[in-house]
Amino acid sequence: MSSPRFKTIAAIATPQGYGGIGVIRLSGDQSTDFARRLLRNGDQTIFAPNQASFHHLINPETGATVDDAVITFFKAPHSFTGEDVIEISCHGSPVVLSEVLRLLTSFGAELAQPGEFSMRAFLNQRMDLTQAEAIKDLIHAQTTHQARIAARQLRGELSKQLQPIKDGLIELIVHFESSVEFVEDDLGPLNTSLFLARIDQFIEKLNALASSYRVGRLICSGIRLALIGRPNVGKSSLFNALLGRERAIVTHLPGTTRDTLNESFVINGIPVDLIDTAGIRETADFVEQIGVERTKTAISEADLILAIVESTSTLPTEEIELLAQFPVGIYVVNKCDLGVVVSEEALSKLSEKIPVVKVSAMTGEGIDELKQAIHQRIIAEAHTNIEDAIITNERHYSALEQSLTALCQAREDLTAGFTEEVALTNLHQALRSLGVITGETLIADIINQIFSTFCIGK
Ligand SMILES: Nc1nc2c(ncn2[C@@H]2O[C@H](COP(=O)(O)OP(=O)(O)O)[C@@H](O)[C@H]2O)c(=O)[nH]1
Ligand SMILES: [Mg+2]
Repeated sequence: MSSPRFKTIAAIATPQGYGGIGVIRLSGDQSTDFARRLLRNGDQTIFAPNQASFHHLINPETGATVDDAVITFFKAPHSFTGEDVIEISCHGSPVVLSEVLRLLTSFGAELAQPGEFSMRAFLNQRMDLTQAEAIKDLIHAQTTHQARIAARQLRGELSKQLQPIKDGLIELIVHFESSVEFVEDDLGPLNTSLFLARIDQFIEKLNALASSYRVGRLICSGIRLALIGRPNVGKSSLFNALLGRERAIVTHLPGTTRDTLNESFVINGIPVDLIDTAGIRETADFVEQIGVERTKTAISEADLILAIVESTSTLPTEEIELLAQFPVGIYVVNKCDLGVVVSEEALSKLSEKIPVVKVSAMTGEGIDELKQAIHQRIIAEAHTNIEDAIITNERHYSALEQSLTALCQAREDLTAGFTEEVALTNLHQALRSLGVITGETLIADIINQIFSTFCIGK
């Protein structure tokens, strides 16, 4: 049965522009009626569920042919939205598609809002909120890793992991509620320690999920990586070598790079925003001065800093002191094709703990090793395996954190010997916060806000 709550909506579901096929999607009780009105003998046409059929579309106002199309019918509740859904696959012509959409709205269909199909799928309980959000993530994925995580989420991975915790919490709440109701069933010290152990289990599981956000965020948002060093050490050359194309201007003249420059690339599934900077040095040149200022801003905003020195340099004290002012993540010794002159002793003065990688931006030698070192450094800071990233969404993360805070508070209350009533408030809060992730305990305004960030037709 389709839901009578909503009007029938329509939208072009394929991207704007020309293509082989363009799809218009309808969802709601009147989907089949509206589709029929596009056909010459529409009244006699019956769309069979889960079947595609070929039709000539006409403009009923004029009788003119509009296009040939394949119409597929998904009968409620076995459709994406849970309502009757019709997909009209026309030729991918923007003119044809907008004409068909115009006709459908003239019959009474409403233009769909962004994400409205997905929102209906959620409201009709075809999927929970994490799954609906995963559709958006999958569509917008920039890397195969992002797509893989979104696909996993779409199958309900996060909800599956949360369910046993939610069930456990409900069980605990029921126990506590009954001990509040029936005072004679007082918890007693033995039960309290049992309950504390249960709460600890929940905290441990939620903590593991929350910590996967460190990698999850990396995979989805990536990192900013800034290249710094004195003029002419080869920052722009290294920038190009890491990108794999000649993007930045390279000359033998110090001070060539005046403005910061950024480009994106991917290291083992992690998007990297690479920033080339002007060299750091005292300069009288006005434009270069601005460049140096911008370098400082780029450095302050970077997640990881690569400091570059020349293999042929003796590393004078002032260079070491200059670089030591910044939180350098990796030292890169460039121009190794010219022979390594800089001594290990001089390098060790830079830092004992920070990794040093030797490369030649010119020949490409050591660039793969450098990428691995960057990957290691990022992942080491995240403390999680890239394959274990389950939480990628800030909204999910903050709800998890709220749930954890409430659980820790409940734990504290029980340990301090407070009544079950006090602990109950926090257990309820912990459960509500988990419900926010899957969408069970979210208010309509927030739900609308989430879906409004989707694209039209999805
Ligand atoms: N032999 C050699 N020359 C390099 C290498 N990397 C950069 N250079 C040269 O060093 C000079 C300065 O390079 P550039 O990338 O503009 O340095 P930046 O000022 O730090 O951005 C140019 O003449 C480059 O060709 C390298 O690995 N080997
Ligand atoms: Mg440069």
